[in-house]
Amino acid sequence: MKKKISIIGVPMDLGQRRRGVDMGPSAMRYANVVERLQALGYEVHDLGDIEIGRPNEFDVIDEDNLKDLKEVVNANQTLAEAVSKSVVNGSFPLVLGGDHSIAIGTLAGVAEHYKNLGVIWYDAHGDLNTGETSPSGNIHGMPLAVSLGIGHPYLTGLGGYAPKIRPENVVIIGARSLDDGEKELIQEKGIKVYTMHEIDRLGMTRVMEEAMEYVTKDTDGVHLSLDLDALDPHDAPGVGTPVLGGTSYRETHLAMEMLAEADIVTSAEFVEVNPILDDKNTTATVAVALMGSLFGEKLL
Ligand code: B3U
Ligand code: MN
Ligand code: MN
Repeated sequence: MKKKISIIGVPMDLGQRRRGVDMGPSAMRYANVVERLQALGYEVHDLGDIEIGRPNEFDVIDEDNLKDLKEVVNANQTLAEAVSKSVVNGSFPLVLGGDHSIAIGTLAGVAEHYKNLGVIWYDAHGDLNTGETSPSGNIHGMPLAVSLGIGHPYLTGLGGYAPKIRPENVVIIGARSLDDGEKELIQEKGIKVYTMHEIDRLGMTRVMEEAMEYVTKDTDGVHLSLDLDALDPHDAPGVGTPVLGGTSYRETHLAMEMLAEADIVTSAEFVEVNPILDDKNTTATVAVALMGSLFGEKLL
């Protein structure tokens, strides 16, 4: 793993309807993300937060069932540029959200530097909706589809190229809430998914071994997109759409430790931390502890 890390905060809350997730980056800074990574020997550059435009009340906000499309596109454009710059500078981009719609910008900024980027999507959801299939119109339920080149052209065309990633290089881990249109897309594209069923049956060790082999076959980098709602709400309560029966704190640590040992991750984002819905900043604290493991923290 690179020795330089660029932290980019994205106080985005327009990809869904529950306010407060814009405070996620502050909550993770408050939980000492910078100090934690510095203590591991990294040169950490906190680049501050991306500016998020506020929607004009006179705008049509629900065009094509894509809520706040314009603001989401604009912020992701700025994010993509910041992420791309940090890769060019030889830094590991570590993006702090914000709702998951920001993965559109992160991947737009990262993928242009790779021929074939692998992606680990650690999430209770598939985030494979489009304006046509989404039950909510919330763009945070769409970023994986968008990155595969499926969705509104304002979103898929971000960064001036599409698609960013290929379905055969993606693995979803922790899924337990999928909409019908998402299930169809998974079948159609043959996307590899480890649902909670497989995690229960095989155990996290085997799931991660298989997933890591899968995303490193023929790829030249791996992006980790970690949605805190993949964890069980008992362990990570501060998220907008909690779903019972998730991965434990321990299982997720193990997953991060295995990624650190394999040394395959080249960029990462931690999203959906909502301190307003949280219990004493638990979820940001968990997120930062997971980052510690991802970047090689060990007890002994
Ligand atoms: N699949 C639903 C719910 C959802 C997606 N991502 C989150 N919730 N966090 C949707 O609205 O697309
Ligand atoms: Mn998500
Ligand atoms: Mn989710």
